[in-house]
Amino acid sequence: MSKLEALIFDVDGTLADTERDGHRVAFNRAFEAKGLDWHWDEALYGKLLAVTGGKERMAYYLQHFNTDFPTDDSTPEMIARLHQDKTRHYTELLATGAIPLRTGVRRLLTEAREQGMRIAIATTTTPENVTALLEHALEPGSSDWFEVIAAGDIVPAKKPAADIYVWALEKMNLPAEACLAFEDSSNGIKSSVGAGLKTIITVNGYTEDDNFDDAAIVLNHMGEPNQPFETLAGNNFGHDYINLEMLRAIHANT
Ligand code: XBP
Ligand code: MG
Repeated sequence: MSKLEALIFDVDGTLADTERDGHRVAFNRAFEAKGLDWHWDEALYGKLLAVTGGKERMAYYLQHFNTDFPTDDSTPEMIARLHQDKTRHYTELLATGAIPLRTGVRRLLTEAREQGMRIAIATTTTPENVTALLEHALEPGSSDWFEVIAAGDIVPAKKPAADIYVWALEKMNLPAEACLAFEDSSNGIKSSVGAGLKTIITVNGYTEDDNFDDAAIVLNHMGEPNQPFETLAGNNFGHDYINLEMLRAIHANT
């Protein structure tokens, strides 16, 4: 078994609960500003999360949930423009400090950094959104903590395709066996496991019923010394918050 060299993190739903009160709100603001009567409530948004990527999600919405809306050859262009507006609304929202990191995230990232563990990001979201979250919810300049930020359209096939993790691993020049992935959704774990990565899941409200049979462990959050996680599946090796010791035990376990 190779040594644990790096941790690769998903962003949306894993580092922070960005979907319901972040992305969803930003989409709705972009729709409203363009005079569209599209409105994504919490329940509908849960269904739309079946598809990753904001542009892809809007196309899926028109195809399956708003079939009366007239579409033609110019629709992808309209979606791309709406998506630019949505990114602006989203980054503005994050700049207000509206979305905090999830339990244990700051502590684990700090421990990894202090101990020289390599860290990276693999996400379908737009690069500006990652920077906005890290700058405002972690700390200014914290994008630099990450050796690689693999995000958005740099690979044509988004999660559940494995491409974004494969891209990150190539950039880091590491085999999948030397890394662990952190995800929150079934699309995310299909992608990470597809790239050969052992995966730790922290569920959230939108993903708690997803299938995580392929996860190394499933937790309700990463935990803190005074706020233990709940183990929903898998072996926690006697730990009740994620630290590097626990991660090395998970990694070494075949
Ligand atoms: C995240 C997503 C993203 C965001 C929107 O999936 O699905 O599409 O909802 O981001 P994951 P953009 O956590 O599995 O990476 O609008 O910037 O595409
Ligand atoms: Mg996610």
